[in-house]
Amino acid sequence: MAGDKPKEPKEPMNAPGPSPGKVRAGMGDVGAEAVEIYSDEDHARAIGLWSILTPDGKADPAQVPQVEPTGWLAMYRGMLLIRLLDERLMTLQRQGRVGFYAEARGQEATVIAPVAALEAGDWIVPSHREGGAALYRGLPLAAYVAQIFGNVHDIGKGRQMPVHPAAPRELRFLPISSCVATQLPQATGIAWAAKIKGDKTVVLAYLGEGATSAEDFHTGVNFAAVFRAPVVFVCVNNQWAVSTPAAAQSASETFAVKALAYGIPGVRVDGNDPFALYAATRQAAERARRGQGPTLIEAVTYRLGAHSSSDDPDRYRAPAEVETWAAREPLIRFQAWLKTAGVLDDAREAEMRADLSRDIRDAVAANEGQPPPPLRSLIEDVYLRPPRALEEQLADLQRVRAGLP
Ligand SMILES: Cc1ncc(C[n+]2csc(CCOP(=O)(O)OP(=O)(O)O)c2C)c(N)n1
Ligand SMILES: [Mg+2]
Repeated sequence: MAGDKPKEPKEPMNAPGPSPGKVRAGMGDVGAEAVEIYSDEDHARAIGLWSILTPDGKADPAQVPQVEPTGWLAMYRGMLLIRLLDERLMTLQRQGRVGFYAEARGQEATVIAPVAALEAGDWIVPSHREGGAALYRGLPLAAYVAQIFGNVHDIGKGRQMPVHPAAPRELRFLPISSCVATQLPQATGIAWAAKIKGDKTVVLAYLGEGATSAEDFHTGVNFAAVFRAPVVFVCVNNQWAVSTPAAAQSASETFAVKALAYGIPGVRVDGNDPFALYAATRQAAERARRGQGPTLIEAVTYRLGAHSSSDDPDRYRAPAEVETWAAREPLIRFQAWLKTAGVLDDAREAEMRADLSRDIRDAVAANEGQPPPPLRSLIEDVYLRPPRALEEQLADLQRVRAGLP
């Protein structure tokens, strides 16, 4: 993949597709002599690395997005909550109290900053590490933890593997699904429907860099591009797809550059920089809201933890690589800036940590040992009246559970 030379886009992504004067590839252009699909600037945006906040927490004030101090604090809190939850839940998994867990450690900025840049009515279509975005939107922590235990309080009725939360409909957060890339055509469908209805809704669709190799990536992005559906695709390039490194995932220069072939802007951003991510998402969302179609943002970050609690990354990657990226992680640099800017101090930070840790302890205590959802829920919510075969299978299961012959 391209080197990480910081390169800021020369101009915002405000062009409605390829610049005027360029010949667009397409049915009507077949046979055109000179086909220029994108400009050097478009290409530079897609292979550079846009960053505002340096790894040691410094930023040019002129480039910092205009956000109230309370907004920055809410974002920091959202990122810290993910970090503390991951630590606690991984411990519970190792203790055998939770069946499975998957961390977002090191990627917290990619989960929170794009969501913070949306309007409340915009949809979030997550990949599989963005549960923290639902919490940021207002999913109660107890509901999130109930899903991990798959107990009677789980909104999803224990139907999904742990860390695949759903949220109440009004939060506009699609339930997490593990099937790689399947969320992308769904995101495009939601956005296209909004466009047809004349809603000003934007859809934020997450994917991992590994998902760019799946058919649904092409289907979702191509359809959104052709129909100018209001989607912001955020490709979280955390360098690994289980044990497959990003360099073995694609022969493209970068993941963002793939956007240009679809005729949409691609922008490559430092994914551990909440400011650049916020600014890039905001620009892309505004563009989409103006009817100018989708954008593909590549957020360059690193999965500091294992793929999941079932994975041992020491078998396929060097500890030195992890250490290099740990020094660039998003929480330390954001915290450094917040303290220099006078938005946060040591006492407030300690209080925030203590509050969040207590909330996590309470949420676990309220959910551990709770009964599973009723057996009957196995056959509910699909048919108005479950067919007789399902009723019979349920009755069999109930007999077995009761130890009856
Ligand atoms: C269609 C499909 N194929 C394979 C898997 C197994 N699987 C789960 S996550 C994953 C890797 C995804 O990598 P990436 O898209 O980079 O996301 P990351 O895990 O790094 O967040 C794979 C292969 C799956 N869940 N679905
Ligand atoms: Mg990945």
